[in-house]
Amino acid sequence: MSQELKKIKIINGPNLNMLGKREPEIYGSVTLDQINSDLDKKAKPLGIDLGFFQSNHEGAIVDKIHEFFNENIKGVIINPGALTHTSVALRDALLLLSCPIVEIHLSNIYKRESFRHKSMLADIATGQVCGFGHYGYQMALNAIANRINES
Ligand code: CA2
Repeated sequence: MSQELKKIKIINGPNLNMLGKREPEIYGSVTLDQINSDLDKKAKPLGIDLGFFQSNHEGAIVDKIHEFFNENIKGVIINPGALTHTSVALRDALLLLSCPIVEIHLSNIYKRESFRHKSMLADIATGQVCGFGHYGYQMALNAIANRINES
């Protein structure tokens, strides 16, 4: 009997389309396309269907999350970029979802400037991964896959 693939969405916020192209000393030299393609390879054997979305616009990300509301989404992995520290709109949109949400950051936001220490999502996310560079996305995928299998 074939099992339905579980849908997980990967969202990246402002400026993360520039990964690997600028500031490699902070954010590494791997591009977002490479990160996404590595995730896709890992997801297939786990029975997971990944969807990818990146935008530099807060409203576009909120609209995308509203689309998830009508789909049978099993999990969301989100690096909100700088919106992490400012966006009540993003927080409210994610609160509409009932699936696990993993907040991920390439850098350790708690080792950086104090304005990055506050996350608008930390207390509504299932968990947070930060400081492990691009590998953090794989960690987040593992964590969410385990959570889905346990439920
Ligand atoms: O560490 C992370 O993943 C961040 O979410 C990255 C955001 C930053 O505002 C957060 O505090 C932490 C910034 C993303 C900027 O991405 C760039 C990538 C390459 C070159 C320049 C910026």
